[in-house]
Amino acid sequence: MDQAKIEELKAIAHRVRCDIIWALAHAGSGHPGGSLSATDFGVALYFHALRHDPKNPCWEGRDRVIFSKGHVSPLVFSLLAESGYIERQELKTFRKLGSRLQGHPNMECPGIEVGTGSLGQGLSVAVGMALGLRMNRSDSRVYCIMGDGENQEGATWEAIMSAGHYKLDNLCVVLDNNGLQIDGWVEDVMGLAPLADKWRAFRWHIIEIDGHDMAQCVQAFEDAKKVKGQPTVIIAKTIKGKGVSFMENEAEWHGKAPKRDEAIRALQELACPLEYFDF
Ligand SMILES: Cc1ncc(C[n+]2csc(CCOP(=O)(O)OP(=O)(O)O)c2C)c(N)n1
Repeated sequence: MDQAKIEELKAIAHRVRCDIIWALAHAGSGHPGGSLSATDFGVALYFHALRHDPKNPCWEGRDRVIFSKGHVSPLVFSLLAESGYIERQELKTFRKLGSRLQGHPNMECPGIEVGTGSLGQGLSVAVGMALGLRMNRSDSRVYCIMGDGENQEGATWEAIMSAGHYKLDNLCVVLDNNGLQIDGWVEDVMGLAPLADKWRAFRWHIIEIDGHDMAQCVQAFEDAKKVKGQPTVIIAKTIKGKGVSFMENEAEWHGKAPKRDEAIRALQELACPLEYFDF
């Protein structure tokens, strides 16, 4: 892929990070840490890999995306706004009473395939969708975005096992390997190492990348499309809170919105345009 396209994707990721902080500042609650860690590969997915039509969200030939880590709705809605599913101004209604943009994604919002938020369930739904699409001889793909903490859920491993068994090569998981969960390091709470070996043992194709390197993110999606007879997991090494210095690698920023002065600091650090400071 040419460098100009990579630079364009990086610029989109920058806008999406600004939108995440902006939406959180208006809402006064929400999850910044895991939204910012998943931003770069999220942008590579929506603006390079994904086959979709934001003006026709239910187009039958679309690829499906399931954010199993549904708490990162600030990222999901920012991606949907940047793609054109919803108006960007609607992000100001995030988590407000009556808004389509709730703390976890729900199907009232165009572009959301399934409501998520209860961790460890998204992959089971993704496996069912991938099986169904294959039975219908569709060439659509299913993408499932998971947090590494979700690998501590038993149902996740049943889904991993069945996807390997059924050779679902139309299924691609992106694992946001930021190493942190709600109250500390994943390795301290319930260790997962060796993570790649575990997925490999369940018959998955493994791709390991730096999840903040846009060229690697794009290439990983391209490589995953070529894999035959196996599902693919892209293990993306990331930093929770990436882009905002005081949020990076801090578990306390998992599910806490910045106060007004903190939001201003974050937006300044991100060099967001002045229009973002209207809260
Ligand atoms: C079944 C279930 N248990 C607990 C929670 C509360 N919860 C929300 S996010 C989170 C931690 C998730 O960690 P991880 O999957 O690593 O997400 P990330 O760090 O990428 O945001 C927890 C425990 C939940 N949403 N669902």
